[in-house]
Amino acid sequence: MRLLPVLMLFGLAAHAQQRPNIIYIMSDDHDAKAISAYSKELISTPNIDRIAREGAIFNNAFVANSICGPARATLLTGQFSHKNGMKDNLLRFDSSKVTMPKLLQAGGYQTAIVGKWHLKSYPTGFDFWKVLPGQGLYVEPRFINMQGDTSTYHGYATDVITEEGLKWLDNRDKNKPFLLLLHHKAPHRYFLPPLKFVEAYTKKTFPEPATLYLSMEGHGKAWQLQTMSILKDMKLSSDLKVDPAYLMDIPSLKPDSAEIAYYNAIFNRIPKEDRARMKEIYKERGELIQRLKPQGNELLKYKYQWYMQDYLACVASVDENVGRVLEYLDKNNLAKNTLLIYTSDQGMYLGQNGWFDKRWMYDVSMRTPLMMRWPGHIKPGKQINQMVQNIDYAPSFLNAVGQKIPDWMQGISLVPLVTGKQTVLPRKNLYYHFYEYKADHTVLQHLGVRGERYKLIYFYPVNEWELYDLKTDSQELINLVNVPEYQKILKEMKAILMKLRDQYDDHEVAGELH
Ligand code: SGN
Ligand code: CA
Repeated sequence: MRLLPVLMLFGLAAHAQQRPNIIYIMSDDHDAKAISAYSKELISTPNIDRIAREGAIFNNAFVANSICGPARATLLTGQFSHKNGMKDNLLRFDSSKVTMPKLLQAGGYQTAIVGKWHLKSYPTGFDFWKVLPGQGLYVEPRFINMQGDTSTYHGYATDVITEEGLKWLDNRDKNKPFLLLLHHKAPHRYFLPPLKFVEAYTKKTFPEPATLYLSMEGHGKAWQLQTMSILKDMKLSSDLKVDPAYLMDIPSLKPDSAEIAYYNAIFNRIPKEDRARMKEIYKERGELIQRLKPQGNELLKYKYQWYMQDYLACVASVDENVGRVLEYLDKNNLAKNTLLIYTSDQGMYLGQNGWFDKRWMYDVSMRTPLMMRWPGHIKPGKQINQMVQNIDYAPSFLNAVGQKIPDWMQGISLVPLVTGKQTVLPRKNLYYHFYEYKADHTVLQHLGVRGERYKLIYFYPVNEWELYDLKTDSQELINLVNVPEYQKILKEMKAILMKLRDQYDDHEVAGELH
């Protein structure tokens, strides 16, 4: 009589032990082009690559709304923005909602999140959390603790987030499986790397994208309105660390007082010894500007290089910290039973069309890097070309640990795909909807559908349509919407778009779309 409950308990404990742990590492604005497992053009990221080599790499992973808060709410809920309510960064996530971490917690998981949160309300569904206020700071970062108080940590954000995550792993209840979300701030704007990578990356020169100097002429209203040009909108001092002192006597480049204050605030957080050396290195940029007074495309040429140097140096630090997590898993015998994911909250323009930032449904920003390692379940080196979307993560995690996927989640589990039980997903087209207007970078609201071959985008505030053939025009520069031969495809894509909109229950742009 008495043995039975003991045996049951033992059985349950053994089962609990076997259920996989999940570590989900997500950086902010890390484009796939800046990961060597995807492209060798810009940077070598040996640690991130190791996840792909020992697991699966997704070559066609996309988001549903290419911006931070909404991507995070989608991770938590497995829903599109119109369902989870987080349509843009200005809103607040409703923390009373049922989420994937809450479901895992109810299923016996220990759950934690460390790093960028960006959903305004306090995290719920986590046994442990330590999050950056808003966008967070790169140096001497502040964290909001579970008591609601805020404390400053010594060091560089990417290192601190990793250390705090590993500390939690050390202190966790070792009898339970866990979910750890490790969310980096880097390499988000203002792209501030730690000194050791500034040293290395400011010496490098990077290839220019073919469309760096593209003219906006002949493109639609949305292109005319956007303010994401490296030349015009990226700031020399606060983004590219040019000391304002070098710009004061060049009227066209002179920073305003807000930018000077921002520049000073960034540098004043850097500990003194490092600050002097950083300023010394960045001095070269100021001296060059003073000497050459570059304008137009010549200025763009330099700004692009400096953007890449700083952005990629931030990425190098992310890669180093991914290495620390991998090493921790090896040393603590956790590698085998842990599903490890690396991704970003969305893609990022790295000079294509002369742009930075994201938001658009074009592939550059709709795409996101995604790789998963799960020894014994995912074959090393697996390449996945099926289109997947960030609505799929929550259902995948629930599925991986053997829990039921609630029917209100809108994504599909990727587990059968990564484990090789399935080769084709039961979904042929991806739905997309971007809302944040008017805001930074002034990208108009749009929705659309991405198929394997064609993409249809509708900028509804100006009633403009764009249709692209991704096979012949992967850079999405030739709008086919008025080309007679494509009218049949246009009609088909419009029908698919309306069908998906209704299926996913999005009412923002209702009725027949013409
Ligand atoms: C900040 C940035 C923008 C960026 C948004 C959203 N400006 O406002 O360039 O698009 O964040 O980014 S900054 O001058 O404050 O750096 S997101 O990744 O959080 O959605
Ligand atoms: Ca982001």
